Amino acid sequence: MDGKLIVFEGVEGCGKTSQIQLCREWLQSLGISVIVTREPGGTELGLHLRRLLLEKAEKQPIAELTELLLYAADRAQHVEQELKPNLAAGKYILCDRYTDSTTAYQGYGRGLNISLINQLNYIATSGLESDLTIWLDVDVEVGLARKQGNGDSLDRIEQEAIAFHKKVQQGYAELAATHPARIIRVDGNSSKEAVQQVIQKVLRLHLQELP
Ligand code: Z5A
Repeated sequence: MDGKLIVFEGVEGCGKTSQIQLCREWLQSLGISVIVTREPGGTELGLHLRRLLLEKAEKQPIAELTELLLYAADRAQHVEQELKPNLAAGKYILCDRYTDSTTAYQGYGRGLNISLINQLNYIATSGLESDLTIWLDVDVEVGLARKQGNGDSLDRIEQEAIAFHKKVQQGYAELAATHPARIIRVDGNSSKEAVQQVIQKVLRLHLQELP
């Protein structure tokens, strides 16, 4: 069986981590070899970059272009070190965020130039696209409330104004409309179990070699 890159995307608290864990268990129960990874922070170098990107910088905020380049650097390392070798070994990779996060957050959220972001995404991935991207669509307020209800402190990006997160959400909607074969919208507002059932149906439909 060929390796597959399956990416999970969405706004804060949309349920990516929960759904990835459930998917991992399901795919393993089918006898499939699964790797779970994430961006930023899917490599040792990436863990350092993740800390720099998400820590609250009180005195010297990260410039927007610097932020964009750090996400690209994290991705370049991740693609070379984790994604390509595991795909070549026939693994199913469940990846928490990938190129669409940069378009949604740095492009739509921050307002950086989308064609520059497309070029950087291409350079960082050498053109490696996901086989399928699941966009977990939840209302911004629902996602943020889930995270706050969790008792977790909000990181640098989560603390952005609601308006920022709404622009990110709009970015995902436009990306899904532009790439309907690659990005599948799944309503993430229902229970974890109900969302997982829909994801399994989507994966069966789009990855037809699943046993
Ligand atoms: N970022 C960027 O700007 N540009 C880029 O290129 C990339 C990333 C790659 C780190 O992402 C940040 O980096 C992110 C975007 C930016 N912004 N921030 N912050 P992250 O993925 O590591 O962090 P996150 O987006 O905040 O995700 P998260 O905290 O891991 O949340 P999640 O994975 O979507 O959800 P969860 O952990 O599965 O669930 C959150 C809570 O909701 C938890 O208590 C669950 O039990 C609960 N939950 C989950 N599903 C449900 C349902 N269905 N019902 C009720 N409750 C639920």
